[in-house]
Parts: sequence; structure tokens; C-alpha cells
Amino acid sequence: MSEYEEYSICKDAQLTLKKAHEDGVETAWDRLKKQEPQCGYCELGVSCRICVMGPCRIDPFGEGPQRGVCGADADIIVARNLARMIASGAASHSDHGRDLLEVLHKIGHDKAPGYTIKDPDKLRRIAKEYGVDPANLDDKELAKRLAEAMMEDYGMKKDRITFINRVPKQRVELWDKFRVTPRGVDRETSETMHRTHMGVDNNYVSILLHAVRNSLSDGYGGSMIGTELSDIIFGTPKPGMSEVNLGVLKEDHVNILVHGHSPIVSEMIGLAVEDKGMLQLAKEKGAKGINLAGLCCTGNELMMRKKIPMAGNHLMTELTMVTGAVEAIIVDYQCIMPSLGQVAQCYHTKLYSTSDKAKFPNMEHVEFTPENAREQAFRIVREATENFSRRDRSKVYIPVTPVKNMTGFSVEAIVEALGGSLDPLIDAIKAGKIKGAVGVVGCNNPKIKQDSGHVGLIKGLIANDILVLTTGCVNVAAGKAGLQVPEAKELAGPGLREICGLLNIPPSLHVGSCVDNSRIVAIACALANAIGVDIDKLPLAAAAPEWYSEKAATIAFYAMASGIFTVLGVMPPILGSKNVTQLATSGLNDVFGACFAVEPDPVKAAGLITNHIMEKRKALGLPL
Ligand code: SF4
Ligand code: MSK
Repeated sequence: MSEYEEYSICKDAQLTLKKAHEDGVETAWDRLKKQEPQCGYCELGVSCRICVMGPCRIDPFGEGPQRGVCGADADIIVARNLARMIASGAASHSDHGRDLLEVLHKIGHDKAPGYTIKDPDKLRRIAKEYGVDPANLDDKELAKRLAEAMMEDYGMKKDRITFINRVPKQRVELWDKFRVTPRGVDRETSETMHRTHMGVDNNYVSILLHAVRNSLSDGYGGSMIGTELSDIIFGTPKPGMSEVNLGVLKEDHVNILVHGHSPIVSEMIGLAVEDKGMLQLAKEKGAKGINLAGLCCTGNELMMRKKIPMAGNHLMTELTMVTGAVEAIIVDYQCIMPSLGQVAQCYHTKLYSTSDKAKFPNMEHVEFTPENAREQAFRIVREATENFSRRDRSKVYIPVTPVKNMTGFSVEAIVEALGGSLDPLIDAIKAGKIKGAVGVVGCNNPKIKQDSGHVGLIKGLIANDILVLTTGCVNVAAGKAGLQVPEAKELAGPGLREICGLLNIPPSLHVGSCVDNSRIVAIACALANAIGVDIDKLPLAAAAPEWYSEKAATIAFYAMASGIFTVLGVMPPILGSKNVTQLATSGLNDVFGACFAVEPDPVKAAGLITNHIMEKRKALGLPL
């Protein structure tokens, strides 16, 4: 096995990594090696630098200090660190949602040229959920009123956020009982920061319960608002075919990549690359056209709605430039490695940051606002196209051809594919043709062979007749492995194969970006409501086999608190506290009817999840 086969299961990653080393480019894998051994205290979660009486560390072997200078023990320190991770994840998703809210509000005020309401029916449906009567209001007025109603969810005007109304009654009663029902999107994050300040909450259980509330303010608040508004403004996704891997780059085209999470910037870039004047300019520069492709979750947003191909997931972002065929990468925020500028120094790629809150070394900053987005997009696309002349054609290396990937499975699209209601899915689950469903979500992490966790787990699940829903970086992994095309039904068990054949869908469905995990919990709520049970009674699970990000920790928490058993492939930094570890891996079951497991081996993880699903089926009296 070559060194590169140890890093990734993907041919495009292996081959471009080899070239990266030949070109003298350093990647995340190289930097991980230089970091090793990583700090054991931090890995266990027992280091604290919350105040400057510290930094403090607890000796995990019991011989050295057992309390920080303030007196905090391992339980308090681990719980506070974990809660702060969750607050950061919730803040990231929710701030992304807020940016969309701002665009919606500005559409209502005619201050966002280029942005429109692409799904007016959904605007009306969501307005009703928010108690705004759409009758006699045009789209613009309604956009304004809905935006204002949603803004209240961010503050503390209400006693609970609005989308809690989607959650089964039994679950909300449980949340109310344990006082974890989220009140305001920003309020819960702010309270986490307050509680974890020195000298505030020093009970590890109540710190973690609030962390649950904070995560729910993301899943049913910021993320859910982000998803629904993206659909309203950019269109609700419908199924269709696209492509994945580095082969989506075109040797004879100007290649432009968009990277990050928000569709606000990429939507305008998408318009600019189709402009006739730009295409003319590309031809003058010797290119056949302009090719737009995505990375990470901005890529997922574009793929879901416009079927624009994806060049890669998290660990592919540096490697795209090694092809020598990328004229520009335009980033918004989240999961963008600060190393990109360093890699770009070795090639001709131009990098642009676009958000006031996300600037990077060796990247040009071209700030986008709802008012100027169209103009700025044209400026960047023009510069990228002109940059084609600087490409050294002798160095271009696109090592693979693209693989097909079916995409676009929004909740609405799934319901439509099922003929207008979730009943056929429920019937298939009841009959045992589909044993259950699992959200496989999250990132790449160089500590795990790239995409091996995702692909191994999905193959194991579908073979056991378990339907998979993917978001985030998993989509690219599953797509490259050929798991997200209708033909992949051949890898599924007999029941799932039959259903996929009838509906002409893959056994692993792409439901969107990281904020779109809210689609998965929305489906779980709808299933539970239709059957008349709480979510924890359903044969469902979630997994994040290669997670790295604080946002993934938040997603895992809101999945668990919704009653969904969640398996992580990478250990969170909690082992330094026996109490917190016990609570996370079993104690939470008594509260939420779900807890966490950590299992890096995807085959074993598939086994754990299958057993869990079978237990849930047995409890419901369904055939095994
Ligand atoms: Fe040390 Fe306590 Fe300050 Fe943390 S909060 S750094 S444990 S003194
Ligand atoms: S982009 S959060 S690396 S899934 Fe959403 Fe991928 Fe994880 Fe970022």
C-alpha cells in the first residue's frame, strides 16, 4: 500500500496528494504529523484556559492536581469545554441563518438586487407556521413580515422558538420537564458563555443540560431557519443528477470553485458565470467556457438546487489547487482552512474571501452584502476568467473522470417521490422492507482515512435494508463511492432494493448541507407525528463517522436530544471525566431516550446501529 492509500480511499485524493508532495505543498495530513503527539490533557478535555488564574490541567492519573486554581474539578472542566464547543457550533449555524434572514428582509425592502423569492408557496407555508397570515400580502410584504417574525426567534421575546411546534408533543413535554426547550436562538448561546464563565454554573449535569438546550436552539432554530429560508430564496431542491470528484474540473474551461457554507454568495457567482459577456471573455482568453463547481457545504447548497457538480469535501479543498486547473476559489465561511492561501502561492489560483466575518491570509477580500452581491460576483468572475491566461497548461493534472451523484432530496421532494405523503415510507418500515433510517453526516478528519468511515458505514447500513440520508461532506464521499445513484440499489438488502427500484432512487439520499440536518430532524418529527409516538421510539439513528467540527458536536447533541441514538467515529474530548463520559454514553438514555456511542470502525458502527434499529422495531412490535 502506498503512503497515499493510507490517507484516503479516494483515487483523486491519493494522486493529487502525491503531486502535492512533488510540488512541495504541505497539506492537513502533513501538518497533523507535525502536531503529533497531540496534547493528552486537551484530548481528554481536562485542560482549562477559561480565566487567567490558569491555564490549569487535571492529572488524569490521579497523582497530580485534581482541581484548577479556582477549584474546578475534571467534571466541571470537561463539561464547560464541551458546552463551549456546542455554543460555537450553534453560533456558526445560527449566524449563517441570520445572514439569510437579512437577505429575506432586504428582499422585502427592495434592497437586495439579484435576489428574489424562488419558492413563493413555501414562503406562504412557513409564514403560516409563524402566525403571519399571507392572505392579501404580496411576496415582498410577506418576506418582510416573516423576516421580522423570525428575528424574534433570535432574541428573547418568546418563551420558545417557533419551529418547536413541529416537534411531537411528548418530546416537547420531556424537554419542558428538563427545562431544555430552547427559548431564543442567540439567548441560549449567550447563556452557555455566561454559565461557563468562572464562578457561574459548577454542576456538570446542569451545564450539559443547558448545552442540550443550546444545541436545540440550533437544530430547531438557526439551522432550521437557515434551511427554510434558503429554500424560499433559492428554491426548494428537487431530485436530479449531478457529478462529484476532481474530475468535474475541466481542462479546457475556466474553473471557478465556491467553498464554505452559505448559498448567498455562490448564488450570485452562479448568475455571473452564465453571463454572455463573461462567456465571450472566456473565449477571448482561450477557454471553451466557464465551469463552476462546489466544495464543502456551499457546494452542497448549489448541488441540491442547481445540480452544479462538487469537486470535493473538506480534505479535498487544498488538493483542488494541485490540479493546476483552478482559476479562482471564492469562499464564504466555516471549514475553510487558513492554509489555502499558502497552497495558492504554488499555483496560479486566485482566492477571494467575501464575508466581513471570515478573512484569511493571502486571500483578497471582496466584501459581499445583499446590496452589492451581484456587482461583486461579476467582478470576481471577470478576474477569474482573465486569470485563465496565467494557467501553466503543462502542469495541469486532473487525474480522474467524474462520478454521477443523485441529489436534491429535500423533505418536500421525498414526500413528492412517495406520492404526496410519508405513508408509503411508514408502510415500508412497518412491513420490514426498510428496517429503519439513519442520518450519516459530518466532515473529514485527517485522523481517519479520508471517506473510509462514511463509505464503510453506509455500505454496512444499506446492506441491512437501512435507508441512509446524507448531508455535508458525507455526500461527496458517498457519491464518489457510487452509492448515490439509483443503480446502487444492487448494494442494498432485498427490501430496500425493492423500494429503491420502485421509486428509482438511491439507497443513500443526499438531503443537503450541514444546516440541512434540520431536514433530517424535520422528517423524524413528521414520521413520529404520523405514527403517533415520540421520536425515540422510531427505528432511527445518526452517525458522524469523520467529524472534526464544533458544529458537528452541536448537531450530534440535538440529534441525541431529539431521541436519536448517535454514533461518533472520533472521540470527543470528554474521557477525562468519568461522570461526563458515563452521562454521554448511557445516562442520557434515561433522560432523552437516546445517548452516544463512539466507534471508529465503520463495520462495527454499522453493527451497533443495526442492533439499535432492530431493538426499536422489536419494541414497536414490527417484524425483524
Ligand atoms: Fe483554571 Fe478555573 Fe481559570 Fe479554568 S476557570 S483556568 S480551572 S482557574
Ligand atoms: S462542510 S462542518 S467539514 S461536513 Fe459543512 Fe464538511 Fe463538516 Fe464543514
